[in-house]
Amino acid sequence: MSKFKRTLVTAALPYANGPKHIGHLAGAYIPADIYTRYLRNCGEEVMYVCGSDEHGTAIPIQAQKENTTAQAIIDRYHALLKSNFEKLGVAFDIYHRTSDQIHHETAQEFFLQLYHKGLFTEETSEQYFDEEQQTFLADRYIKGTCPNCASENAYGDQCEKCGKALSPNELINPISTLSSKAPVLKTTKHWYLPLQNYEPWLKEWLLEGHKADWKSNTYGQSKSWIDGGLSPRAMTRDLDWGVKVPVNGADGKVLYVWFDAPIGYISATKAFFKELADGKADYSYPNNSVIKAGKADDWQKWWKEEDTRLIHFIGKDNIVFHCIIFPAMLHAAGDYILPDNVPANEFLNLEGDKMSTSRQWSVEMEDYFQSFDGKEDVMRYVLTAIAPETKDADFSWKDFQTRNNSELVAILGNFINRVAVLTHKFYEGKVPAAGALTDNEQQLINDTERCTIAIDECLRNFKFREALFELMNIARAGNKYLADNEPWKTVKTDADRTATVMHHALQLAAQLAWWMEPFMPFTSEKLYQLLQFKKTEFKHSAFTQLDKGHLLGEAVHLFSNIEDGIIDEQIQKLNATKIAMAEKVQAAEASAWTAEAQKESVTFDEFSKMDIRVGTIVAAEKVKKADKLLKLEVDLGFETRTIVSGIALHFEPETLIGKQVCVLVNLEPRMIKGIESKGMILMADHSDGSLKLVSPSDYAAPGAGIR
Ligand code: B3M
Ligand code: ZN
Repeated sequence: MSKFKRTLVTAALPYANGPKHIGHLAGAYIPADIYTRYLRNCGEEVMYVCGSDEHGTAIPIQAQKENTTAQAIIDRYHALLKSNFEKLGVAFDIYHRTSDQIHHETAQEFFLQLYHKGLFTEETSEQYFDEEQQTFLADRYIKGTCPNCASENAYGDQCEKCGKALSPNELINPISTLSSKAPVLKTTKHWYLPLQNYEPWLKEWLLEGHKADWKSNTYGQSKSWIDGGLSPRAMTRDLDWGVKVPVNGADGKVLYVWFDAPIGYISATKAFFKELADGKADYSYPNNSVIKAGKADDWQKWWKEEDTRLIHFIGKDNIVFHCIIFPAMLHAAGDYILPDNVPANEFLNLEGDKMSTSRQWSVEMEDYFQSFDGKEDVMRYVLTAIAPETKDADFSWKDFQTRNNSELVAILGNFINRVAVLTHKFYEGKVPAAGALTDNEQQLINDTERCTIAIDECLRNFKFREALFELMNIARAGNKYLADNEPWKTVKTDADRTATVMHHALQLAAQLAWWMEPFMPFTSEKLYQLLQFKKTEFKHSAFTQLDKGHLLGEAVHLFSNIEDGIIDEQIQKLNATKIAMAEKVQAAEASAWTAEAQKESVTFDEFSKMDIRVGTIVAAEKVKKADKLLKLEVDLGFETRTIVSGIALHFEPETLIGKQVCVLVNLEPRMIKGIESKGMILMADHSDGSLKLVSPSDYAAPGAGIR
């Protein structure tokens, strides 16, 4: 028997600095939603809280980019995110925001609690300061080389490549992202949480206590962080955007965003119960009835009583904050529960490349809704089917299409459609009575039971991919059952048998409605409608969901095929991004290019001595024991010559054949590696260090002069 009475589920608070993409969805919001929906359906006391993270430097950075205020940014993106999640069926009990007054108060109280216990150390230190912008640089404004993995794009707070949490002064070659100049060090005072003091406790609670039940990525990253030794971490920042530090002598300072953001989970819970108590709750989300009876003070039960199970759903870049820093804060405060599990997901790539909103290599929720309105469940399905649970995964549009057409339509949709259509055809839409059971029914019942036990087990252990696969196995079993028993044939010969088969197929459909709900809530609703059945009427693992004579609704299709055209459009959009990115890189290279200084003047007569002709390369091969040399045969119209050229590092020989080039033909012949070379091929230097052939822009006859 578990010691837990209720489960508090959180998903990382997304920064309200822009739209969020499907990688974010797959990382935290969808698995957490499936998990909570499932527990709710099981009648458990569960709550799912989230909200916008509206502090930190990400916000003013975005404001600067969009040439507006930080407040305008958070207002815009908070509203966008909230409505996006709702459209996708992510059923938070509350989607709060950290700019709310409740949050500012809660975070300040939390800070003061530690402050009055004397748990912070005050330290004056030298911090990076941007002289051009006249401002201290928050961690995220500093980039440099990671001391751990040598990635050149590490931020002052964390290296996203290796996941290591950093301090700005650990970065090699730091650069201010505001001015692109090297910052200078300047003195400032901050409050630090001496994490090293929590090391023995973390070892016991996390390393020993959660060795067996945490995912290996979560556990492993936490362990390497602890093993690497912990150091004091500043919990305040020089910044004018955030929660003000509530002590004297802290003007111009705010709480570190990673101090205030996780407290956002607490303030969201508080806000939820306060609004309920005030009778102001206006949630469009399906709240748990157990929670609805709550009082303002009930948030304490969810955060302070040991029988509450706290689960944080996050992406892997948030592991250290949720497994080390926030637990240390909660432990330091003393009267809070700790996370029981932190199921962190790895990253989702897009068509083989890292997803990124700023590089426009992503699928934003908003864009998806525009192109695939009404297919919210398809995205939920695909993101769960490919969820990056144990390693990075890849989303591709072709795979998305295949999963829709050959799984959702062909397996699940097809089963339901056959059952509904046949019931209408044979029985005027009424559930027929079952006759005597055969081994086939027993097999179906056993298969279904095995699948549902597996789904339950998987969901409770955060294995959403596998759970979804087992869900589809129920539909597969249904299709096999129909195919084996062929009610469309037996209807002519054996009324009793046909009724038994259809009866069981219908019971299976009703089970599917219930079991698919956490994964695909909109489709589940459609199916409930089709069956004229209700969630509340569901009986666990029973083939007696629908009574005989029960009248079905209209036979609608649960899914529809996705055609090539709409998928090609998405792929083309990405291709256009790729081309635009490549052009940008080229332009940047070209602008970084400085031409060599001009050489001494020559007279026209001197120039006229050069005999330059068009030639066509007819053969090319590498010169043995000379990496840089190619032996070329060049057709010059009047003769074909051998020319040895030092371009082997730049061209594969076979790619040169047929190319037109410009040749200095009256250069004195030279012996190179035992080959007589008669002439020289002209080349252009390229800004990236490579060489390009110089060719006439249109075809010119071999031997044509160049003047
Ligand atoms: N906003 C970072 C992120 O979106 C941060 C999470 C806060 S969770 C308390 O990845
Ligand atoms: Zn690194």
